[in-house]
Amino acid sequence: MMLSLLFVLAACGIQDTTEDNGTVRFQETDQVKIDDPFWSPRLQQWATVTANDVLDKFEGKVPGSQDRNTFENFDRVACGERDSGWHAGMPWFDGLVYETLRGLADLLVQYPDTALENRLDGYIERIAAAQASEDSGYINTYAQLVENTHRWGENGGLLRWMHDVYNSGMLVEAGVHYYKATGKTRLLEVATRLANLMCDYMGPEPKHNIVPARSGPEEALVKLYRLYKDCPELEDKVEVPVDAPAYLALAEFWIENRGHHCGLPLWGTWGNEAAERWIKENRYADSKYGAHSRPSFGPYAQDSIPVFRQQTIEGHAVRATLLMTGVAAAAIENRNPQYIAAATRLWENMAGRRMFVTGGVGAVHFDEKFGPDYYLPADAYLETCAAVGVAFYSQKMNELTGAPRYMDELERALYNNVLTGISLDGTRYTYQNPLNAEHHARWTWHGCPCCPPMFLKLMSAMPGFIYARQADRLFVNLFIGSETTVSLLSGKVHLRQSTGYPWNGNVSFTVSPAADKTRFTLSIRIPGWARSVENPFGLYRSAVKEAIVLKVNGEPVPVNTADGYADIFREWSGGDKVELVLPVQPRVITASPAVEQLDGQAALAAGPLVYCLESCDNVGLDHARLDTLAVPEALSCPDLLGGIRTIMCVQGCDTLTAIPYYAVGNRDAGAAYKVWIPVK
Ligand code: FUB
Ligand code: ZN
Repeated sequence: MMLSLLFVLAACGIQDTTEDNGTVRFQETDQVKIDDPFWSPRLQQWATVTANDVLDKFEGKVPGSQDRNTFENFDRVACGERDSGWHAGMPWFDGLVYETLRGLADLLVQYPDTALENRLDGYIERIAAAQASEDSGYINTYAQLVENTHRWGENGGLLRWMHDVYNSGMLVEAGVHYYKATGKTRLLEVATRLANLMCDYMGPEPKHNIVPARSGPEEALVKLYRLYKDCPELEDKVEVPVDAPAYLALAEFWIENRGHHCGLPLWGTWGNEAAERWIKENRYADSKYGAHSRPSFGPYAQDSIPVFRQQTIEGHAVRATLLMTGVAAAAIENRNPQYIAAATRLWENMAGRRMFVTGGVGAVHFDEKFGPDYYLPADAYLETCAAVGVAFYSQKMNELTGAPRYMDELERALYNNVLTGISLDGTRYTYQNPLNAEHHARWTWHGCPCCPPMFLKLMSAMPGFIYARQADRLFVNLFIGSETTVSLLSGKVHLRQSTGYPWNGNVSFTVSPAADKTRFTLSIRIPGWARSVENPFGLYRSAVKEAIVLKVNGEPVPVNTADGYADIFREWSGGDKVELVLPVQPRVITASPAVEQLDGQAALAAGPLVYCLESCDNVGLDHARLDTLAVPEALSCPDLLGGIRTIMCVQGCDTLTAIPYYAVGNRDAGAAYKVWIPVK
């Protein structure tokens, strides 16, 4: 049976109040109930159709997905099989399974489903059985079945390939989320046992110098720390020792030891093959490199220089954004100025010089990596997982600093590069998301199906990103119909939000404090695009003519958006109404002149949605030109692509029809499309 998180929190004694240190605290996913015309049908579809689709495909049940059942990996390990050479999928498939469990756990919070929960419990038993086959608690099915002597990438193992630490981190994260969603400790116990093993084994001398080659575990260990810190009684409910400070310390070790290695191998100059051979031959273990050395994973895995010295966000875009999510998450706990400076600096580099208008990152196909500053070609790579990383990183930066610009960019990634990652029927996915392409490559499954789990993780976490609190300030970050009860210093406040966003800009709130005449500030994010600040660093530009309207109980209030939040400080009474109108009329976006590839091109957008021209609607797309002086008009099309608003640009006898970028590739798989359109 599903337990509500409030029950879980109450049972373990967490005080659901704002902390005294002024930290921004987001509502937990189960403290927010979504009821929204745009998001509810989607979330419901993902919680049912997509959830089972992804699990079925990992099991290889769907023709054309996989030949082998991923879960058999756990069964074989449970039976004691080692080094047989049989393994289903890539070395990181354990991690993908755990990420899926995490995402589906969070969806269960919104949409309880006994059948799905039973299905997940069944997998958890198989994972627990695999772990029980070893006293140490070690579990990494690829290593155990294929490279058993190379655990953690040691003894000639290649951690960049093996993903042991990534897999383990994702198990930790899944354990935390599954406990929070269901109140069940089975997976948390497995996760804690594995975290204990890593804490005992990895760290400063005399422990082993092992850091994740694929980020994600950093934030996971912070989450585990936070859970046990918030809920110390939980220690008695799991049958393993708990050492919460050690989990944070391990995350910090991983972050601070990145970029500290024996200086070799030089991936860039030697090439992968030579570099891998050097590691496999165990050359880094030579005593001349000291007793606590390790090979470098290279700039690909953010491991050429230490994190605190990094000036720009580099390397594999998923790894980079998730590493920085972990740095920001750790900074929320340790308030270390070096962590805060690095997280801020790299986010600013990303958002100001390396982010695409859809919120995507990772311009370069080779190594799936960030390109140089202002290198933003329309045919760029842009993995779905990387945009998920942008969203997680941005949310953590808002939690760290309280600044709304981070939520602006989270929203951009959420509605565009991430949402396009799934088909309208919920069973086809994308990996690459270029802005202009000859056809949209949606697939039913992939040899590296990392994006569906990451998609599920973000979308299922999204209810928890809408509202936050800080002392007597209640933040509204996203415009999604929902209700929640927030605990401010001055007392509890119930807030109900209704909206037709993103199709229209009308948002209304009913504010009901537990006690009449409660004084607090309601801080509503006014998106950058609504203030003609398309990008906080001028990377993209647009102008909105219509005004933002804000009223309290029918009386207009000035919209002071100095920091991007409209603050309404007053004495609130039950049933007070706030109405906001955001200018979602279509607008034209251009890029900074520093972006050479986008010279002479423009994009269309309305509200948070970036649009594109698809060849099914635009004959002669190759020759389409946008007249930026023509006024683009929105047209409601309830029967098109699940119900959308198109943007029509009537330009003399020539009309362009644009659809939201997220909906591209749902009609004709061969259709070409363009976000960036040459201007007349
Ligand atoms: O590292 C494992 C997966 O391979 C990542 O999640 C993807 O981005 C791909 O690089
Ligand atoms: Zn991916």
